Amino acid sequence: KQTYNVVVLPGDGIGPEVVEQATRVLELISSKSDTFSISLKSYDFGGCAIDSAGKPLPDDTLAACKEADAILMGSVGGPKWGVGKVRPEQGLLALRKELDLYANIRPCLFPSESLLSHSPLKPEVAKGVSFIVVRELVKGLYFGDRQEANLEDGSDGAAFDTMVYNRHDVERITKLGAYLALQSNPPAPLHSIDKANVLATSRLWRRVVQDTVDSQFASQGITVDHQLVDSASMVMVSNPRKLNGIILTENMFGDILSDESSVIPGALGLLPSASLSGLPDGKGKCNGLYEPIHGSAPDIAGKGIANPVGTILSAAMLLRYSLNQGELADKVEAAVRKVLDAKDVGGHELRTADLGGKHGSKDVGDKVVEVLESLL
Ligand code: NAD
Ligand code: IPM
Ligand code: K
Ligand code: MN
Repeated sequence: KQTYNVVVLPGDGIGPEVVEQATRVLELISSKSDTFSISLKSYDFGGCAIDSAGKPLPDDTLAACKEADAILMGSVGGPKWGVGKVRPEQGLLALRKELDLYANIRPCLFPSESLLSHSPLKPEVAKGVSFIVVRELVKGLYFGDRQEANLEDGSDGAAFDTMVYNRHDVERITKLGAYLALQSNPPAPLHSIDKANVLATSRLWRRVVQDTVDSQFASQGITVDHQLVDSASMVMVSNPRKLNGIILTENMFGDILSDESSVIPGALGLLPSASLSGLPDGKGKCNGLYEPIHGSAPDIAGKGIANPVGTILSAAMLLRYSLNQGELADKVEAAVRKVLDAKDVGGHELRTADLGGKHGSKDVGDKVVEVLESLL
């Protein structure tokens, strides 16, 4: 029987609360499988690692992540660690860089049609939205040369961040986007989003995306259009179906657009992500880190009311992309959909407060586990 080693990084704030519900799902799958088992081991990461080890990404955590078959993460950061010199978020950026997790996949689709009435968008606007944000994750403004301002020495306090992309960076993320586009039949369209009317990096981005599609994917029926990020962000909430398919974009734009996309299904806590170091085609080693797109939510941490769905759906992505268990991933997603549609004995929806429900993280986790068990 094969054993998959999954490193678990609960992190800070609501991180541990949502991760606990997702690990229950993986434990159930492990206990029911005849062919493999999943071994889960937790490590300190983020603010809690600053407290215990003095740095957000301790050496043993990094070593375990490098060895692992996959990583399941919650979220890092919080007011306790502020924006000082050593910050939890630096650990996350370092981990992404160390493992070269260049492709951040953030699907935005309705996990359940019953959520339509909860979306702040009109149902006829939100209905049928289905796109995947593919965000470049190890370059751009996050990783270029930077200078902090010195506001104490009487100078003008200049600060800068720099955005650098090269051909290779854009080519590999385009290939990954095309790989995902080819998972549907006919292939999903690519929408490349940039700011080519201002930025040199965006003009490079636009050319390399187009060249890569023309030379390697047009013959397989893949099309690409190019949009400016300001107007695309408006389209995302006014006519989001226009973006159905694969949204290909650089690091910072992808960060912002993916949080914006959570408005469509109606809650940030619903959306999962995968960060990969290569194509998840089962050929060759591909590192994968799976986490909900949201942060540590300090405003609700410790109350047991965080929505665990984004993290449970991240565990489904882990099964699909790192453990090559697509059918089990489908079952987890089906279980989540059923739970979002379900009502409790009193006739209330079985949802957390962000979706207008009265239930806690554990109630939702309990129900997902129960429904999944019946599907296995
Ligand atoms: P956030 O995503 O933590 O929270 C934004 C809002 O969404 C809050 O009102 C929060 O209560 C709500 N929310 C988020 N997840 C939820 C869930 N699962 N259930 C219910 N409500 C949920 O963003 P923020 O407040 O801007 O950031 C807080 C901290 O998290 C910061 O330190 C930030 O750097 C960090 N952060 C970490 C990650 C990550 O670990 N990948 C991602 C984003 C933010
Ligand atoms: C995310 C977060 C991170 C990012 C922060 C915490 C560094 O917002 O995962 O979306 O900007 O990538
Ligand atoms: K997260
Ligand atoms: Mn973000």
